[in-house]
Amino acid sequence: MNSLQAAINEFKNAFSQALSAAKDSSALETVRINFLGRKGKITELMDALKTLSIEEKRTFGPILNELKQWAEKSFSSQHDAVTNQAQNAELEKQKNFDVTATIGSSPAGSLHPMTHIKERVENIFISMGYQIVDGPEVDNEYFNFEALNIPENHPARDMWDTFWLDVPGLLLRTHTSSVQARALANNKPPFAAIVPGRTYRHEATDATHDFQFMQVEGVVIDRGISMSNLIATCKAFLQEMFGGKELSLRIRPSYFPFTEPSIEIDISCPFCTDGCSVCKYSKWIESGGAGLVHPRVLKTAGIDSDEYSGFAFGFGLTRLAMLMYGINDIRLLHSGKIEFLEQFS
Ligand code: FA5
Repeated sequence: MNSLQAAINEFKNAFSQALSAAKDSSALETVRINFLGRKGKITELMDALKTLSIEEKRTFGPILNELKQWAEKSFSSQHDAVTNQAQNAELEKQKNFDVTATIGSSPAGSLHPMTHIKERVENIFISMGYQIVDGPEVDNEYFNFEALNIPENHPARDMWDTFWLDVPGLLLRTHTSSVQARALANNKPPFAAIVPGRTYRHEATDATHDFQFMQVEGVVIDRGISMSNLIATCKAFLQEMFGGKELSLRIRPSYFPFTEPSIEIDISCPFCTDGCSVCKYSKWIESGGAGLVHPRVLKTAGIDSDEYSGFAFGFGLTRLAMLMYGINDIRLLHSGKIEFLEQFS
């Protein structure tokens, strides 16, 4: 009997100490399990009651019931106190929370201006029924020159300053016409294709010349293709590039070994009527070369030049991008300067 009384006293002390030390919900839960849980200390005391005589049960029954009620009440008030404290701390934190504060925007990437231009060109030609063709930037002498009627030692090779690779016969393509030659060899007429892509020239650079730039090649092969088809197509393309503006074309005779006749196409300056710095006060802007595909080029590709004819053109896309965006130095386009590229986001 005395030992049960001692156990009750010990429970009171231990429980009070553990409860006042419990300052958060997880510590409180540990106290609840240890003292008030199904396998806790209070259950042990209740079980001890069963071993007592009836007389003793009469004495200790109410004492233990009271003890249990006291413990549960104390636990509940400590639980309320701890919960309130946590809520107050949270409210205190939120007092300083500024709902009007804004987060500085994180820098977002954007497409390169040449990617914008390339997509625009592709969309225009897709709407005209052309297929988009790709080809290797490291190409061989055959497709870059020979298949285009420029045999070895022909002086016309000097028109394109070439980056030759250490591997004999391999080079960085000097124009997208190398892919025109591939398209001619790989397609059965009639067909219409464009090749937007990078080209390379072993040239000194200045504000309008780079050693690497983009061109778009176009080639159409069918029966009865003439210069008027070529000129109408180029006019439709260039006008669409400059936002549907009515432009005039100026055709100048030229020379390319793979076209006959060959022409250079100038467009009336889309930015002025009387001359400006963009057109260097000439009112005309050079856009690219073109012509009817030379019968020898068709024959080399296995196309019957008596039955089929075709036109081809090659525009300097990087130069067109400079005009459209008002870029005054071509070298900025692959400078990787963030402040330059940010303008195009
Ligand atoms: C050619 O490359 C021919 N392959 C074009 C062609 C295709 C003619 C099909 C006939 C039929 P050219 O070397 O002129 O031609 O270059 C075409 C355009 O590329 C030029 O008008 C110019 O806009 C651009 N270009 C040439 N060299 C450079 C350079 N170093 N930097 C930037 N753009 C250039």
